[in-house]
Amino acid sequence: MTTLLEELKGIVGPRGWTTDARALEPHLTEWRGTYRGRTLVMVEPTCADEVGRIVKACAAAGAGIVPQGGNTGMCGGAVPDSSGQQVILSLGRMHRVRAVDVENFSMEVEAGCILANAQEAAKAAGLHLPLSMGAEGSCQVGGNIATNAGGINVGRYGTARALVLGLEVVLADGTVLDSLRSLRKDTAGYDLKQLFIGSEGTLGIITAASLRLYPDPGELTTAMLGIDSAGAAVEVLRRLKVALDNRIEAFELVSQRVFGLVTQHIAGARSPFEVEYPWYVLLEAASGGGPEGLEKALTAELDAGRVLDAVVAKNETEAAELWRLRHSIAEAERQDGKALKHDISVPLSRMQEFLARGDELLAELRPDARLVAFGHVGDGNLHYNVVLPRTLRDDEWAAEGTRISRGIYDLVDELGGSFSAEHGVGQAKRAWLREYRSGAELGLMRQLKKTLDPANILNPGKVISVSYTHLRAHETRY
Ligand code: FAD
Ligand code: 2HG
Ligand code: ZN
Repeated sequence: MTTLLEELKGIVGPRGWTTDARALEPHLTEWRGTYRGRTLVMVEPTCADEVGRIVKACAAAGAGIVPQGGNTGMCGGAVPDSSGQQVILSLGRMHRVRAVDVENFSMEVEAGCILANAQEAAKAAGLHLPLSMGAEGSCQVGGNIATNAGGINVGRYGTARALVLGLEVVLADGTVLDSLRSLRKDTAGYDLKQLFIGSEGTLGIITAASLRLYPDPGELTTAMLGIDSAGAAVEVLRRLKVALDNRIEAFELVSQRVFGLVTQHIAGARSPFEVEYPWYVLLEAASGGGPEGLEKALTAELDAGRVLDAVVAKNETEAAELWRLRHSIAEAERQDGKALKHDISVPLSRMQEFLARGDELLAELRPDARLVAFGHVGDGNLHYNVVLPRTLRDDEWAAEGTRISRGIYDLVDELGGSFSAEHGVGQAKRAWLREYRSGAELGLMRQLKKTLDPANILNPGKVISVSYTHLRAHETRY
């Protein structure tokens, strides 16, 4: 009888699989080193048909499949479990930009296309793919869609979901679902693609996408502001949006402590200011006729004392240097030590309250903890990370982490927010999903999972726990 391994090798051919320990190493560990697993084999198909055959073979053998894009995710979703029986399905060889439709403002790409390459292809056609984040040089469009990624331009263009016009997805029985339409209006039945966006590989494997593009925003002005409080940033954003007729492309908040981490750990990173400010905003505005609009609006904010200092980039090189400071935060934080990650969102109108009450809460829960707060304040999403003293043992760290996270998430919940704004749930936040989603929501999620993945082979153990009573004991993977 052919084993699963032999069958998979036959489907993808000699260049499409590996069991080599060295080649597998970067695929077995989450990039921060928090999660690590083992695998039977990593397969790298080249088309949806091969993905379908792989899924069929795994379904017949009862083997779990872990779809993997750039493995830049924050919640351990792309890493297999420790059984050594799960199959990693890497989308890396399905990386083509199939077409850019200039008249339709859309493009069709394969799931393994690196986000930066998709952006470049849109730009080369005179258009703009606005999804953008620090990991864009390695994350893939399929991974972005599977996590419903956010990034720096959400305030103006929405999350990955808002950019998806159509999808090609391989289902749990190996069927290739072709919903690759590129329409802005389509009310023919249920909008099936929405099920797979943000499902983190647990409902289907995305193999291609049709994406919404925008006109090139033209010249962008980048500025960094020194401000006194995060609350002031929310007010400045509100005023700039009005003054600039909503032409704010990005509005990122960074605390001095975070800035300090970047200048300490990232080679060549320097502050553009001579003095330190408690908080900074990095903003990008579409000029729409010239940079004067932004400069005038910033002068008004400086005069009113809401902005303490401002540096406007004079050219693209200076703008890139400012963005490098922002995009290096995750790496600087990793180098600094293990942080307790909180990727939260609250309605913008509650942001000031969250920050004020969050400070008080942290001082009460753990006065010796360090807050590493930054993020996409323009869309109500903060990375409210907490660094605990290095002296804690691992078990103490875990217990304290749970206690502090619960306090923060309770506050977020009270303010109508979410404990997972843009990174998803993966394996890191499954327990929190159970606590902060209602019984009705969880019930429907479980029903969907069972319907779309009746044998529990699609990224088992991620996002939501489902009991599969019909499976025999040795097949139950939760
Ligand atoms: P992976 O990490 O490989 O996978 C993520 C999840 O999606 C896993 O559950 C995996 O199984 C599933 N998956 C991957 N591909 C597919 C597919 N084709 N079909 C079905 N399921 C699939 N995230 C943000 O939202 N905003 C940010 O600003 C941001 N900044 C970041 C900055 C840095 C420096 C880093 C390292 C990460 C950042 N992230 C950010 C997190 C991460 O980049 C995103 O979550 C990204 O969307 C993940 O893409 P990926 O290709 O690396 O997916
Ligand atoms: C970012 O905005 C990413 O830089 C990473 O979403 C956030 O490291 C983090 O906590
Ligand atoms: Zn982020």
